[in-house]
Amino acid sequence: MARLQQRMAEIIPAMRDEIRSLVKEHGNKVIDQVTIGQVYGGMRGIKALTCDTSEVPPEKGLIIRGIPIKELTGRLPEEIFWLLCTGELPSKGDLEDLQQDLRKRSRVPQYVWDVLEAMPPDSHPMAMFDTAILVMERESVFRKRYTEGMKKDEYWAPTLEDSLDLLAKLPGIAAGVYRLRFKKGDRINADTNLDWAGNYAHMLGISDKPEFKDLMRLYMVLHSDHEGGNVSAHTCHCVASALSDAYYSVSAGLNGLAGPLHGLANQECLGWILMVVEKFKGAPSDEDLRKFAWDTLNSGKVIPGYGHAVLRITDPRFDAFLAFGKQHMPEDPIYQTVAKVFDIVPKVLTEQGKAKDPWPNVDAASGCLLYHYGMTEFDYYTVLFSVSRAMGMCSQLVVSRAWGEPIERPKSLPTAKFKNLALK
Ligand code: HAX
Repeated sequence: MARLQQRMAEIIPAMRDEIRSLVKEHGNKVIDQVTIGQVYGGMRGIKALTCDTSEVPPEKGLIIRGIPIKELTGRLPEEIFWLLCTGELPSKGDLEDLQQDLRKRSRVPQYVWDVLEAMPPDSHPMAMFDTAILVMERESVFRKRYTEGMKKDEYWAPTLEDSLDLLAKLPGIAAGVYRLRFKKGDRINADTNLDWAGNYAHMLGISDKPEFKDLMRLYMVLHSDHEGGNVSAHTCHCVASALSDAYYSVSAGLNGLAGPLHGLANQECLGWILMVVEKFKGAPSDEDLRKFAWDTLNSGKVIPGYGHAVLRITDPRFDAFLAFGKQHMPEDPIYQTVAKVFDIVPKVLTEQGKAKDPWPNVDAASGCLLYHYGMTEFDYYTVLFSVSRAMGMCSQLVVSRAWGEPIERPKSLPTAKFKNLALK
């Protein structure tokens, strides 16, 4: 047994006991109230989901297993996956073991390429990436073991197997989608000396600069998880609660990530920045930018990369990307525009008074860094996000399976019933 599987087997019994006794002793304790406004307002803020991998306090931003994200920016994504699953950072030996395990599982079956090559050439890269995941469902160890008959206590182990199989292949698939969809030539073979994200950067074939690999490592760490209530995590979780395997569940979650109010915001965001740079022939003046931001709002559009359903501060992940830009490309007009937007747009959104959070989210800065190194196809950016977020989704699945979470089934009512409740 590889070390991650072994460590999970050691910690799971205590986790199960903790949750079982919490529910047994306090199952009837009331912890929240639900208003009609929340029911019709996207269930915002209702405490109704568990997620032990990470949390997002509105005034602090992402915390992974108790560690603020800004303390994890120098780590490798593989270390983050271990942390998400176990609550501990891996030792050097643990990390090497996990990296070796991922390398062994990384070969992408030929049928995946056959399916992708048969897709219409203008397919969105997210549709291609998702299709690749779904078509690999036939590999699921969980489905096979479930069909054979497996005890509920064992569900987590084949879920971890599926998760590792999937995560190991995602960089190769994502790089292959990039090269196929944007006609970049043949796929590039993996470099087995590289780490998971460094190898992804290598297989994309965009830039040989070591700092591009560093950017990819940072990108993969920053996007890895964002608690359980966002659209992709929640969708993945809901689908998995029906005991659908990791391939079905992660694919479902990523379909949500592909929406413009969620993961697709990063492609929209760079589009908006490039419009600014083009219109003003470089970084704009404060006044020009102010006016441009107001024009966007007055035309009924949102300013992508700003606002958040949970956060009420500048996203610490945005800070980390901005710091990378300041270090590696301070003279780039696109980076300079992103930095200037950060000065101006929060004031404009505050003046407008609609957005509860006028501050930048993770998507506001990531695109400009990718663009700088030559990844100019911003339709692709959400795929990068997906490769990373799959770590969060998979770790959440393993943890939910480990404590035996039941099928999700909240109650819906027709509007007439809510009207009756309102008048009671
Ligand atoms: N520009 C203009 N208006 C905005 C805004 C923005 N950036 N952010 C919020 N608003 C508006 C909302 O559209 C809403 O207007 P209406 O009442 O007319 O519908 C009002 O302010 C209140 O919204 P809110 O409660 O502050 O925000 P929500 O929780 O409803 O939505 C969103 C959060 C992230 C979807 C929202 O801020 C938004 O659309 N931002 C721009 C898109 C974006 O950056 N998305 C990425 C978010 C991060 C992420 O999930 N990445 O994957």
